[in-house]
Amino acid sequence: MKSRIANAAVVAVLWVQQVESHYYFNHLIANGTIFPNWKYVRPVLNGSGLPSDLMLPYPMYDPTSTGFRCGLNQTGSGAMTEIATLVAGSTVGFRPNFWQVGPGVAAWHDGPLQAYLARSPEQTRKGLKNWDGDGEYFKIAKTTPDDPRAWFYNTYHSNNTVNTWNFTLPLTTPPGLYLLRAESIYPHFLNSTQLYASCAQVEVVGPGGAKSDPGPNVKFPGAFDTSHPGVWVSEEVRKNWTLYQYPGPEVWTG
Ligand SMILES: [Cu+2]
Repeated sequence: MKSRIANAAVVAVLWVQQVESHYYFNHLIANGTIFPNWKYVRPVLNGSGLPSDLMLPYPMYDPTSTGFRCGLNQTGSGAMTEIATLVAGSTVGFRPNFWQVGPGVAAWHDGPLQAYLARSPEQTRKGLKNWDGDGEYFKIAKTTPDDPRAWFYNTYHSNNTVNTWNFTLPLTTPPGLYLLRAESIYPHFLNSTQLYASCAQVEVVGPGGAKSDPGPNVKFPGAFDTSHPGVWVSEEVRKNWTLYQYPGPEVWTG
């Protein structure tokens, strides 16, 4: 009986934290189709080494940590993860596990979302699955704030629910096998900025033919640290998000 009460208390605490915050991007989206959790995204593991949706997602705070590559407690490779075929030029995206649902909320924290591609050094399906993701990443998308006062100002002041994030996969992306990395930043003062990252395994098909090679390229970890003005942000920026400076390179559009 005693342990049952203790378990109930633990569940209550977990539930409260879940509602308050934190998430991972466990669903890949292609042309509006939301795929099952962890089908194409490298999963978060529980203590038994199995993918878990019940495990509490925790934020990261240090962009120089290895976890910032593909997520805290995520697998370092993708043996148990499938590879999605994505068409260059089409709309793709991510949906997080929900920490809030309903009108007037966004399913993730207020701040920028950015997407990166990293080409697998070994261009075979096995090579991608075995790869730890330590390579060259180029940025293909970033979100902008709705309003100087908040990134999701329009959502907060409407009956809209925002729970999917969509962006265009550049048409001339060189075909091949990649990690598609989702990044979410919840900018705050000093060491309270929350960071999230998840990686999907994808094969890009399309015409290729970009005028320039994808880039600039950066590494994760390594692309930036907490000294970047877009990680620990100033009060001035928090009052006017149009002044926000994005960490990482410029977006490569093909
Ligand atoms: Cu959070």
